[in-house]
Amino acid sequence: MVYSQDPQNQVDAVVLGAGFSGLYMLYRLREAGLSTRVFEAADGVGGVWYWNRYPGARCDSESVYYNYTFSEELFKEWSWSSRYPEQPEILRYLNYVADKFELKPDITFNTRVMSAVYDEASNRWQVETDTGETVSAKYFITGIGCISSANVPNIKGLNDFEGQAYHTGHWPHEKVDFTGKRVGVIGTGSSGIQSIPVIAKEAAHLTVFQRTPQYSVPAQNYTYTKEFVEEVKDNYSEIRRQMQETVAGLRFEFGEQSVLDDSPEVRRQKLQEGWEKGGWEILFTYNDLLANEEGNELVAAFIREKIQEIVDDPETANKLTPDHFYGTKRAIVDTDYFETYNRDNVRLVDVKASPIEAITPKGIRTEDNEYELDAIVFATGFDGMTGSLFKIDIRGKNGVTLKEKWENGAQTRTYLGLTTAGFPNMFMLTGPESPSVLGNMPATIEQHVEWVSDCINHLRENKVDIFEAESQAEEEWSAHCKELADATLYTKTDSWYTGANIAGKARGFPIYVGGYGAYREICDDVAANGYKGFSFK
Ligand code: NA7
Repeated sequence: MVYSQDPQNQVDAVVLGAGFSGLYMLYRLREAGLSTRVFEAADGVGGVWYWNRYPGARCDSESVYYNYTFSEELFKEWSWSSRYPEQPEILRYLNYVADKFELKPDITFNTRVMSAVYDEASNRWQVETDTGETVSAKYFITGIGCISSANVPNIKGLNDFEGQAYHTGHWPHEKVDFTGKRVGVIGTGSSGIQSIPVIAKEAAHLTVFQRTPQYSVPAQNYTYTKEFVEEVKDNYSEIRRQMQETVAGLRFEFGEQSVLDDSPEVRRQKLQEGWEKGGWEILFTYNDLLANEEGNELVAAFIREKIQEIVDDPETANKLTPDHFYGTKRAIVDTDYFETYNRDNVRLVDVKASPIEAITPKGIRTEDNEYELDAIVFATGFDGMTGSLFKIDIRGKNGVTLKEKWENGAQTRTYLGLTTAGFPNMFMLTGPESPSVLGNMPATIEQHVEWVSDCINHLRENKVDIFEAESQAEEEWSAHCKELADATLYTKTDSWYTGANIAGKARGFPIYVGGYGAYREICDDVAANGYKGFSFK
């Protein structure tokens, strides 16, 4: 490799991604006086909110918490329209933030970073892009999201289809018109469940190809009143505090009781209230839902009953009824999902019973049938947690790649989910083994960005050149994460959390399940104790 000698291409920090993480990271680094380049593959800011433009795309954290809180002024300037706004509004918010803080000039759009190589002799990261640019940086920071590497399953005949094919995570910018069309949706995760009701209203006919049925609870979305929005703004300090301290970076904690503590009548009443409030209320009603098999089954049975009540056709209702532990696949909130199967133009195909054999020029062929389609929507998710990191050739000391070190995901090893030994001066925002997707992302992102920028300030003040996680600290952290996860029901279910959605991917659970508030305290404690577990040179 020819290292960059061009002073313009010598910066203090390179940041990957211009979503929630990258934007705030840039803001903080600039405030601290570091020269920073941000690279973004898209032609605009937004990250997942730039790419996921499929019909019905919404956040599933309530909007007044689904935003930055670092700037009181920003928090008070922006008003959300509803509890769960649609993607265009969230993207508008992120553009507003980028414009308000004049971040865009430091972002290089339409540019994908292909490799980042640590050079021991110079103690710098050499970052190469797909446009042929090489930039040298002291700090290398990834803000590439946990679920941004789209998974298109390798189905026979994928390129033979004569109609239109879309992936929810790479949706076109212009409106896709399904009017009069026969549409097939493969996948019933959050993206499928959000888009299916909207597509069904427009298309002539919709066929849903479902591999695993899902629990989903009504979002019970509503438009915010002006009074509510004002009240939220008046409570800025309290909301920021709550978001920093709670288990998921939202306003609520888990309930104080075990599922088993309540009588059947009281439990039913609480779950019914949760159902009516919508969103994640049910998930947070008890303190052991995700660890207690018997308790989980009681809650799961309540939701199964609801599915049976809502869906008119008993055979379809049975196919839609899940049997895994509730909440161990990402808990989904929907608008009219199960109701959609009562429409005359919607049918459900169980592809576990009759697997997809091939995509044909005319549609989809399963083991026992062929379905003619004009359009196919792949709502087939992402190679989560490690997928986006492994797409980049990231090499640390001795030329070892991140993929090699983590044994292609079989042995993810990090310290705090922020750093990994052998990769000095590199930070991963919402990296594997941090709370990330189990928390409210903007909150988990703010915490990481603030920790990283404080750390970099500390290194600069103390004239530290090389900052690296110690192997011992890393081993202990990874073992701790695994131990916590193994004590829950999460690891007993196939999901994108465990990597089971990707054929051939090593199974693990690279997420810290000890709670976001507790995690923040651990990170703060590490910093307050002279960044214990890190080596300095
Ligand atoms: P998810 O939640 O990973 O859902 C993907 C869906 O696609 C899920 O139902 C999968 O079934 C299904 N799938 C994946 N591959 C196939 C194949 N080969 N054949 C049939 N069906 C398949 O992704 P989403 O985009 O919906 O949501 C991701 C996250 O974004 C979400 O959790 C929120 O955090 C936001 P499976 O369950 O694996 O059997």
